[in-house]
Amino acid sequence: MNRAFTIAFLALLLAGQASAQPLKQYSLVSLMDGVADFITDSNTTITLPFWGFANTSANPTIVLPGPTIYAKEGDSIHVEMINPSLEGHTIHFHGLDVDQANDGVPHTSDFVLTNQSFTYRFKATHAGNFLYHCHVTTTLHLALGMYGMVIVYPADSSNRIYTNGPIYDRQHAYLLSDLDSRWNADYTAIGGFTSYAPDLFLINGKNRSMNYTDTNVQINGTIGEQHLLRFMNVGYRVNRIIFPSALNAVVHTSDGRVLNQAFATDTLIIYPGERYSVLAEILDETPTFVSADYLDPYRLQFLGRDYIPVNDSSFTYFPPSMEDDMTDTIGVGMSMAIAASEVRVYPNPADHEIWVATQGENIEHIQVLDVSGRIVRSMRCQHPAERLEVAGLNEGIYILNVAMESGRLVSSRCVIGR
Ligand SMILES: [Cu+2]
Repeated sequence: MNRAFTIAFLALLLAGQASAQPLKQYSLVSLMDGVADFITDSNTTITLPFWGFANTSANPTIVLPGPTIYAKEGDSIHVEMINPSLEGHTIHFHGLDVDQANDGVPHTSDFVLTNQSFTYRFKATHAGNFLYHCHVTTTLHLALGMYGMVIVYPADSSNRIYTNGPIYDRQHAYLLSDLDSRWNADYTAIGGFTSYAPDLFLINGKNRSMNYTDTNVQINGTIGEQHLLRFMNVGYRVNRIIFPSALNAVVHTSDGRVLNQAFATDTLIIYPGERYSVLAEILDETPTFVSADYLDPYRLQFLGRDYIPVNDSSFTYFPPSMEDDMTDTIGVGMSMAIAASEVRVYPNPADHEIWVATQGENIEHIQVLDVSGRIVRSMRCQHPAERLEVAGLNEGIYILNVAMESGRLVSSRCVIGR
């Protein structure tokens, strides 16, 4: 074989391989000089510095969140990270099956130091929702804005949540995060991570009216339309999503994997790092909204709320009522101290059964969720007091969501175990 022929033959072979295993290539720049506007509780605009990522270009523009990375199941993904900034950074791909060298955890997979670059290589093995973030002094670099989404579609490019899964008409991705304005204003002045007290609650890096007219955020559709809502929590607080009765919300995937059994719910609890795909069918075109709450991770105390408008292009922010503050957070042991006027849950701790009783109003629905937000018991009711069988559940802390006939939702915690 002559030399030219050998080279041509090898080139053909390589081309064949490339088409067999499609490659998605991205190039990101890590930067520490971002500036963005946010809306405060007093309804004024505040401009804050942030750190993050930009698409590589002659004049890279840092964005919050970082550019979304898209791929199809089976694709190889190469993400080059160029770091012209003053500190070392990495990219950790949260939920994706990467090997050690591409894991982006600095002490096990190395830093990308100033003026260096590195190309992360991995395969998208499952359709679903994933995250990426810098993993250097994570509580600082991530909190200041170094994160983004990875969305993997089925291999056949269909409008399905996953291969052979349910079909959607439209899709929306919601990256939920939180930000402590004092940290972003001056990161050199902050104390330890225990001082982190977020006061800005973000959807796709923005809050309140900055989002309400964004057609990527708004859910607009006609009766019967199926909207895929991808919820991802990259913040340090717990999210509680409350769906209006105009949407029939069914959860299909969790953390990039298909659930054994999809379930319908009006409330979804999302802990940091978790991602869910929810298929929401529009049942009613009357303007309404989805509530996105931000809760303290230790006591699930209510911290703040933002909204996703549903068929409402003129939606305006309104502050949550005291009621929203009060009905969610009941610590272990002091169980119904706050919500005692509404429902009682006893015994608590419980071992084989729990009773839920109101002061007379009929209960419509009770759900028991484990700490990861998964529904482990669900029952329809029609009395002011209902008994729930909990034998067989592992010992631990559970959240009870009690929907009243009036439509009000009351939540409580309950300990199962002796
Ligand atoms: Cu970093």
